[in-house]
Amino acid sequence: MSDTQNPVNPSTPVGPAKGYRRIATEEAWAPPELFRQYRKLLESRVVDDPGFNTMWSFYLGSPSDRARSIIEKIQDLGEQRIRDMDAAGIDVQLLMLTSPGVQAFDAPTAVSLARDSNDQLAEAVRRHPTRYAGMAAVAPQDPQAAAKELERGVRQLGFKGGVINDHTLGEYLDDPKFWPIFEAAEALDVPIYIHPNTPPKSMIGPFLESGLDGAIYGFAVETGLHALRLIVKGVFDRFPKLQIVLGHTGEALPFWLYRIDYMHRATVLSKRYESVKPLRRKPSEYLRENFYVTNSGVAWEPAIRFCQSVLGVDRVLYAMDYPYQFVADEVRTLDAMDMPDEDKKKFFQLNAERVFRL
Ligand code: 1DF
Ligand code: MN
Repeated sequence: MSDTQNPVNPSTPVGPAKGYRRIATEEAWAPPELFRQYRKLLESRVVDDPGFNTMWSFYLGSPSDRARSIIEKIQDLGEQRIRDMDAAGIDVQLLMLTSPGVQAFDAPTAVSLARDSNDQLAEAVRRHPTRYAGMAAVAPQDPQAAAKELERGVRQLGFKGGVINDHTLGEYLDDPKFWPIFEAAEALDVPIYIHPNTPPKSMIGPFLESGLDGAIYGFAVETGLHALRLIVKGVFDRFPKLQIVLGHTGEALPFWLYRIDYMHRATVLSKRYESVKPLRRKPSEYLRENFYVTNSGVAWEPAIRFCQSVLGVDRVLYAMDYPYQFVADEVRTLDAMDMPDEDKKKFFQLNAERVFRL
């Protein structure tokens, strides 16, 4: 018996959906060169990032079926991926460089790897224009170059936005030095997908010792924190049109909104922190108007419907999280959600077409 979780059984493929196309919006890929560079980092031990080390020494070093199958699938941008999409009933994958992308490297390495990866992804999208779409990888280590690469990706390569894998060597995008990236996204009118990463060294300790640093929980805590930092630091007062996409049912932020609003107001009024300034609006208003969320990895009707009820049915999108979570039965489960047909069509298809201009 294989230890690969819930592999798709090709003998029971998921057929086409009734009345909508299924567009999966947080799907990972990686070129062999990225993994060569990850291996170099692991061997040289120059990165002081326990999250990176534990994640990638597992995926690149473990003989387990899960690691080997993911490493094989994630590098394919051709027939194998399309066969898997067909077996699971996925019409389109929106592809992004896997986490942490180029964000583990020094700036020159990161800038050049982002370019090369984007060129390769664009080539794959050209070969399969009805099945693939892409997001531009950027290197926040060099914010000006990242802004330029986002522009090149969108204008010349046809990408639908940018992906940033959470913190960059422990730094968060609310730091104004990164704002050229937001300026470019706003000017190009494209979203930035903030995809999770493991918590940085400064916060990973208690997660790591309990095995909770990765996709099970640490990703969500860390990425939810990142998104909330953008809100409370006033990024959306500076960039009111900026649109951020979060995975994993909004990294749980929708669930927290009432308390965040209440406590944010109390904190501002009490002047408890020098760094906490009044905002033009309530935190919940930014989450409702500057964010989209996908259900990547959360094939669970209560959580999806809760997001729809908090953010509106126009702001919740389908994602699978291939190849990390590749389960045909999840697609069947989501098809069967108790939800008006037009809302289901928004979830699987129309919202993605609008947000990513597919
Ligand atoms: C995992 C999950 C790894 C996701 C990922 O990137 C990732 C995992 C390294 O299960 O280890 O993107 N995910 O988004 O849930
Ligand atoms: Mn993912």
